[in-house]
Amino acid sequence: MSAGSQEYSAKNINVLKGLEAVQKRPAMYIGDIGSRGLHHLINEVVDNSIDEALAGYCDTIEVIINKDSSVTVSDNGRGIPVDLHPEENRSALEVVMTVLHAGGKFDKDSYKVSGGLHGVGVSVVNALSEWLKVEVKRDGKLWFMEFRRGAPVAPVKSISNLAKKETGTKVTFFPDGEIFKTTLFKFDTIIARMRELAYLNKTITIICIDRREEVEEKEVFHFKGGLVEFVQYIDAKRTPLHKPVLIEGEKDNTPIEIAFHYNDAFDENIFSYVNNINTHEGGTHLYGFKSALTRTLNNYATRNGLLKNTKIQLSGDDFREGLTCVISVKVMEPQFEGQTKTKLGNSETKSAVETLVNEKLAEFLEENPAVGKKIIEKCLRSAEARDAARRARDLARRKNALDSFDLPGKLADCSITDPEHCEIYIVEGDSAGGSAKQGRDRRFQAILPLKGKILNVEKSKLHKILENNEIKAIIAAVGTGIDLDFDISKLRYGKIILMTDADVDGSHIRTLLLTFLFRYMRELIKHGKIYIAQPPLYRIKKGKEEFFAFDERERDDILKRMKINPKKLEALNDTPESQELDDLGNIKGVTISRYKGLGEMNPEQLWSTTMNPETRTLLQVNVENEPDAHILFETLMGDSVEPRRLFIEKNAKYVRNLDV
Ligand code: 0RA
Repeated sequence: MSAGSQEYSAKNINVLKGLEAVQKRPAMYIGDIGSRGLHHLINEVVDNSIDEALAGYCDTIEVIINKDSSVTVSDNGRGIPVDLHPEENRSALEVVMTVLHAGGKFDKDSYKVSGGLHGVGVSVVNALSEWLKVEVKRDGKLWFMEFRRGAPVAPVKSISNLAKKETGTKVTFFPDGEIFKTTLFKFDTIIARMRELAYLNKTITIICIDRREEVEEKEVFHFKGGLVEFVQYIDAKRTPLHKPVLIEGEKDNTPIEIAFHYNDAFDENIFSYVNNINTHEGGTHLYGFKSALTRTLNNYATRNGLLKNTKIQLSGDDFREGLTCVISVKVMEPQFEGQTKTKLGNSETKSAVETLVNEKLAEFLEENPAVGKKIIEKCLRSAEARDAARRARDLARRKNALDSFDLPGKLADCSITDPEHCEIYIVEGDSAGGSAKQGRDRRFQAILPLKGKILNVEKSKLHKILENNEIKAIIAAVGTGIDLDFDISKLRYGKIILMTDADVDGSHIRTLLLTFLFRYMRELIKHGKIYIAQPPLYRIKKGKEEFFAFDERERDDILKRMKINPKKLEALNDTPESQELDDLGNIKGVTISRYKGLGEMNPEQLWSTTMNPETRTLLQVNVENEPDAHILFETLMGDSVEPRRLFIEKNAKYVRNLDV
């Protein structure tokens, strides 16, 4: 930093107190300091550009990962004002960048609804960046200002005149490596969010570019069909029964947009958003929609004599089987509740959504009787299937198979009963299950061995699923029940750990398990209860010393420490058997084994590498983007084989980065 800039930031000591609070407790402002929080920085800047767009001043946003791994977010909005702020005696730009929550203060009248879950403003991004540079095009000039860890390097200055009458804001930042655990941006994570934003805001074009590799990657998102296209994207792998129904309008100053269709599957997929944030836990907007859907469809069916031939009473759930729906509302002062603050609490929103849907859906059905008939027929089929499933479930209950008191015979339970301190390993195969049972700490670790592959739930109906022994064992052991009966308060373990072999079959079994959990016990994933065990792939033995490695790189690091050139072992990469390499002089006496499966490890090895909480690595499964996770499982477990094969191959190799 130059002398001049030090002088400049010295004057701003007071102001920077606010940013220091952010630097001291970053998680309070952005959720966490891992990958999720890191990507939140981008979202925070983009949210400001989205606000400009919603106010009607901007239609294009660009997000670039630069060669040096910094990120640039630019828009063609009005540009952050650069004129002197009357009370603060410095530029408005500087205030926006250094004062918490300052962004909105300049522009009270604008329709500002974005700015999210944390909604903390760009000053937080500034506080958490090693450096940040802003360029503003405004008043015929290009303005520039630079910051280091939140502190201004110099006042804003104009650096050139603009040839054209342009406006806009460009923010480039490099996250602070002393604050974040990782500063590696993932392009896939960025595109997933930008695609979602483009579907939710149909007037905006979002361009994403990754310049880190030799050949740049680029994605452009613009969907003039908005939510209608979103629903079609979500269900691209399914067969819809009709073109999506679009409900659009404003009630009580609440803009509401809903699109839905029914498909040939049986599950309900409603994705709800408030101010562009996915409300995972739902809330009042969702209640309003569900209640209006049930009521309007019921009225329509009754009035048109479509229920004459059935004795079954249609329930709300019957109207949501095979339903894929996106709900997006804009709420001026949203109240978020729930465990993860993603549940809308505003009661006025329920009636706004309910009234609009009642009105518009009834209108739609009158004008499109053919679609109306198809929907009601589908709901009737669902009701009949549900009736059959209910009977199957009752039968199963009577046989006690699903009763959580009747734990499966092959479950080796733990002795502690406080769920928070217990964990269960769901293990592939009886032999690995045997090792795990011997190796575990039986006080708090339970083992449930599974035989072979579990059923692919993506292709089966609920009553078939409930006939599957492996699935029944999982349901009974976990204790929460599934689907509509799910109750997290009955959870028997604080951690549910999937332990499968590190090969293609193991990946397949893990994917089948995750599919089941995502479809029928999704709350467990959302509450962070599901983990994936990381058994080692290699054992390296030298005399009495024993080392374990989770991948090739780690194995090579260990070999290098033994002064062995890993290059000489290249031939071994594809050789699964354990080998003594004594023909090459310098690696004599070292045995390297590649584990084919968990079953090859003895109980002590399994404990020390994979089960001991002090030494093991667990991957927590989380849903990065809910609609995309839905598509992923559909792709993986649906009818086409090729995408599944590709994913499993890729994932078998990169399982340490697993995010669904
Ligand atoms: C304060 C006031 C105005 C616009 C903005 C901030 C603004 C902030 C960001 C952040 C990224 N892009 C942005 N674009 C605009 C209103 C300015 C006016 O009234 O002209």
